[in-house]
Amino acid sequence: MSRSSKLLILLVGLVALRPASIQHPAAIGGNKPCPLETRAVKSPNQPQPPAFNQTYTIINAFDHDPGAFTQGLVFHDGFLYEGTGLHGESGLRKVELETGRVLKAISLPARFFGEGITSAGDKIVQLTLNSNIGFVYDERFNLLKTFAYPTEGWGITYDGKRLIVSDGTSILYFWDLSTFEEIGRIQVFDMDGPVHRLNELEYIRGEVWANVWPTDRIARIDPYTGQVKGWIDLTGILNGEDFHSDVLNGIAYDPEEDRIFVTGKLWPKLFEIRLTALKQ
Ligand SMILES: [Ca+2]
Repeated sequence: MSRSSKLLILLVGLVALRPASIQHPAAIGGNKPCPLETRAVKSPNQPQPPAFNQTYTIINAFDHDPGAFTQGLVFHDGFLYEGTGLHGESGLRKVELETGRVLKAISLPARFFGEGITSAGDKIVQLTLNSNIGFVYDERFNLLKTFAYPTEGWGITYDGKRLIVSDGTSILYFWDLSTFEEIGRIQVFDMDGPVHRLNELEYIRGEVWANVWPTDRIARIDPYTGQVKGWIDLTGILNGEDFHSDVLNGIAYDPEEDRIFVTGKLWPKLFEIRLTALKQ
């Protein structure tokens, strides 16, 4: 064999042994393509800049039904829409922001434990905890359809194109709005690694905000990478006076007036907040 033939064989062998193309480490969607992998990305294994920390100032405090086990919250066309949980007490309601008055409500059958809700165009989507069934309503709460999904259902929001869903893990799932099929996923992480128990979600100014159950903290997540860019600490916002209340669990955003609302399960109040830097 000539020297050039040996060289050719060696080159062919090296090409055959080359590693598979490197996949987006935060996109762990198996065979599912992540639609966001064209952007420069970071992964949990790379050095991360520290997330910034923020706290809050209360701009307004509104009444909130202390009997509402809030599982999903969204602001749409001037009104709050709220999904509630617990078996036999789950439902969907339209709420007047300024008074907390429930303007319209429907109940779910007792076998369903209601979870996150979001508005998407003129529709409202509601998840259930472990029934693997979601509901789609029009704005008058007429049930348009149901759909199936394979994971638990915790939080859901909408970025204008896709539904974004949490299931209590560190994964955010991207769903097609018309088919409810998964079209991508990312793992959420900060400097300490994956951030688990992502719960109620809201898409705000290009970020996904997520309550981390059962804490008073909200993660501000880059939806392209899964990286937590900042943490919001809402400790003490309910003033610790209502012993019947449960954890923080509700984020809504009014894009028209750039207002942020938060509440929690069985909280007597719903707050409009502004973020401020956390004093160290
Ligand atoms: Ca929300």
